[in-house]
Amino acid sequence: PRSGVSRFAALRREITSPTLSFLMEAHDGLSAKIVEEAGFRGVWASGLTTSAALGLRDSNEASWTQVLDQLEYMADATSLPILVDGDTGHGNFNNVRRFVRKLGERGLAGVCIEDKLFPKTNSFIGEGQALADIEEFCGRIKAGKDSQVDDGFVLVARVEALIAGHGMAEALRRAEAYHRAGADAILIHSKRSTAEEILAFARAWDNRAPLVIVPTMYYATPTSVYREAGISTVIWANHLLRSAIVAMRETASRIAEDESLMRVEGQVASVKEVFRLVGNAELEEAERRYLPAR
Ligand code: SPV
Ligand code: MG
Repeated sequence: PRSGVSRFAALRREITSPTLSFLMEAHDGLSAKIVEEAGFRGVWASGLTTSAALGLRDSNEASWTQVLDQLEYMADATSLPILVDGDTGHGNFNNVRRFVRKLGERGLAGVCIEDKLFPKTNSFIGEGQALADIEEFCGRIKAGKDSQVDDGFVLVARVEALIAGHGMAEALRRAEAYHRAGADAILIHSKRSTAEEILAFARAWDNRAPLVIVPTMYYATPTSVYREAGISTVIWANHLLRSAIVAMRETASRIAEDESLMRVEGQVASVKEVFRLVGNAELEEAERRYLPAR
């Protein structure tokens, strides 16, 4: 963020400003750095990709403290604000309280929680996933807001009603309840291949609170459409991990086939580039300052 602006304030500005903002997925410290260098102003710490990067499913297989440790590496690696995918909040209101407090203490600027049950299932798997009771989920939202360690901390409430096949009226009813419970923004999710239902929701919602969307499945929609619809924030939710999978697979199979590095050297980042990304220059400078002169 700009100097003097806390990461909490920076994320709040991205999410609440009337201009369209973008959050780019990262799943570890290195990918968070790459997001920052690409010029993004905020990071989406995806549950799907942080899990997948550990070789795990998007089903709360990593414990929440394991997730927290991974998030801390990301917060340390970048100065950007990070919106954490908090899944369902790792339990009931009480788990949300502790999770939100720990996120704030470790410099994570906000969290998104979705109105489903622990352990969660990824939104693109299966049909008719069970939703949380509205009142119970509102309790999770209130408990989260009451536990934030900074006034700028952002809590996004994610509505899964369209995903679960409950229709527009139920999605709006839930969004309204979550807004009243204190959510700073509403994430309305869809697994359709066009943006129609998202845009219909946005029209009916009429900017009662900032709207966040995740166009993974309706990727062909021009971004200008989201601007015109008054969407607040677009999350590019998983594309660094997915690009890494393709690149890693190609490199591994070339080396396996060739029993040689000739074809891949020049195609992969240099070792020097790895040193640069993780800040070896700073360590050399610190060594000159702190180690006895030789
Ligand atoms: C994630 O990136 O983990 C998300 C978005 O929650 S989705 O995979 O579409 O559910
Ligand atoms: Mg997720």
